[in-house]
Amino acid sequence: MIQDFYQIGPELKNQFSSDSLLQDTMARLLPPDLVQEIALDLARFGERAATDIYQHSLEAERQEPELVSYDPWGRRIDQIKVSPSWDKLKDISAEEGLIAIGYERKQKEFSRLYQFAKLYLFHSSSAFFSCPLAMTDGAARAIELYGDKNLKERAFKNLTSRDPRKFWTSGQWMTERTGGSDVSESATIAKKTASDKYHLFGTKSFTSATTSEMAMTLARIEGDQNPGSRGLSLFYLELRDQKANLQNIKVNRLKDKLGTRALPTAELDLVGTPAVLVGGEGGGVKKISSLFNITRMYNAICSLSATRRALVLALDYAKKRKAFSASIIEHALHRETLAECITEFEGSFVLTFELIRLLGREECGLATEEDKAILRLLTPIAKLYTAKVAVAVTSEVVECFGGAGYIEDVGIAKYLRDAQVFSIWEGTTNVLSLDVLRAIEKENALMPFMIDMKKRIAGLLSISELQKPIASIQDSLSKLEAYLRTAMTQDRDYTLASSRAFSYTLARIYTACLLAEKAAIEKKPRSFYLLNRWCEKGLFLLKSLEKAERELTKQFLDSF
Ligand code: UCC
Repeated sequence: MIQDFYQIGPELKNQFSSDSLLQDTMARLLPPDLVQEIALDLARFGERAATDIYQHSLEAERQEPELVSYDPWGRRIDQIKVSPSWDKLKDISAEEGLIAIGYERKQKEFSRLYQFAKLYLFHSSSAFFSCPLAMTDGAARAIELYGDKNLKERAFKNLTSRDPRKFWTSGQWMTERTGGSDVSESATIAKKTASDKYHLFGTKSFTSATTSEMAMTLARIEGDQNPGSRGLSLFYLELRDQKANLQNIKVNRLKDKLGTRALPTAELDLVGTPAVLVGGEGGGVKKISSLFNITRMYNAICSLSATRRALVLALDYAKKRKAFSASIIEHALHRETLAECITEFEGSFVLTFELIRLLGREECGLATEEDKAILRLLTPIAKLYTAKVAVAVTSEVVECFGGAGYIEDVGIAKYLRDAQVFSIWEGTTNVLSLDVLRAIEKENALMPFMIDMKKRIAGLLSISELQKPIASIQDSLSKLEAYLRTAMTQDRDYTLASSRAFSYTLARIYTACLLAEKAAIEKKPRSFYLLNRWCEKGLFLLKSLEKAERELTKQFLDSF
């Protein structure tokens, strides 16, 4: 009989109806009439994410993009061929309003929650079409804030269109050969012609979704004497002319990446590409941050989507797979492993949806100055935390499938390969940890953040089930305040070296406060359990990195 055994593979269900966390979150954060209004759409879309959209993503992954440099007669054409399914995913994105919902603002300050719920359903069935969407959304926001009438009439309308024939996606070209983190070294030059137009010259070494119609990029206006990133300006360009020929852009090659393989990522030369200056000269990094703060939020929501997809498959498998005389879900150690992953996932989920709630309020003019500061600080925190959770959980899930997880055609390994990008693009964990410091130092974001945490847990001690976790949160807050006092007496490197653990600590304590608040409202044993698990894993992760300690670290590295 044993020879006849074939394992049954995991199956996808309706991605909304089978997701009680998403349903509960919508019910918790949106008014009831609105929940009723959008629930049907989310359930319909959740079904598509498990059926036709999912099939398109598999097809797009089967037929990877290809660069055709020359036509049969030797003319340089630099065409990037993509699967018809990749194009179909673009049409679906327009029809489903995946960008439009956020800008039509029909649901007012709740529009972003609705839109991001759809993006969350979409990402794991999109072969990373979510990436061009992220940049499209970010570009729409940058144009909304800094664009002139022409850009608003042309680009913005196309980026936010629901009509597939009009819908545009956008690239975000920041990375040059000198690197993706320190953009101050950008060497692209913008030459101004007599008619006040610009032409760009330089090399952009990582341009994702290069099949997009437009891109936002940075360049130094010829003659600008401001050093580093202060001399960079923000530009808008359209990739192709009316005949669909690239406008003085040479595609050198497509990148051979570890994951995200359906997504065309190119290295290109700009050889006089016409471009429009956005928002005036200089301050390009500040202006483009309105774009990458949005893509960082996409990164968080897509990390969550990928984490959940991997976990659902692992749970499904654990119920079907038998080993040592029982389904593996019956084994206490396996249950413990999965529960740890789910705890990390659900905490990150609550953190990220709070971020999106704040974004919606800010864009509708309802955010207080304190809300804005918290939004600014939570953006890098949620991005860095969720990305690491996605990498850790997808790795664990590959292991949950044993040898099968390591085999490509089972379809699990790709989740790990794909997840690895979340902690790299849009700012690595360390770059984002430094951005947490930037938000605190430049936007005074820490004080409102601390006050907000205390407000959220105030009065919760009276609920008996919350006494232990609230005590743990209060203890961590006191340690955090002590750390901040010490940091003020230390040199700059003390703060810098601690910034990753500091960011993690903020993520863990803030999330604990959100989970406590949620548990107090829901009063469900499961919510108390989740909060306890989250707190027991530890909230305060900082250690002393005084000068002597850092000197030992240096010697340790030098002796390796
Ligand atoms: O492009 C890429 C691939 C695209 C793929 C998209 C995927 C989307 C995925 C979605 C899921 C599927 S990857 C390229 C990614 N590169 C980055 O994200 C850049 C990473 N590096 C940084 O973030 C650095 O920290 C820099 C570039 C921001 C450092 O620049 P500077 O100029 O050296 O830093 P400064 O001087 O501190 O900042 C300049 C100004 C300051 O404002 P002012 O001028 O008023 O003093 C800062 O406060 O910019 C402001 N600023 C910000 N403002 C800097 N960062 C921010 C921010 N995050 N928010 C608001």
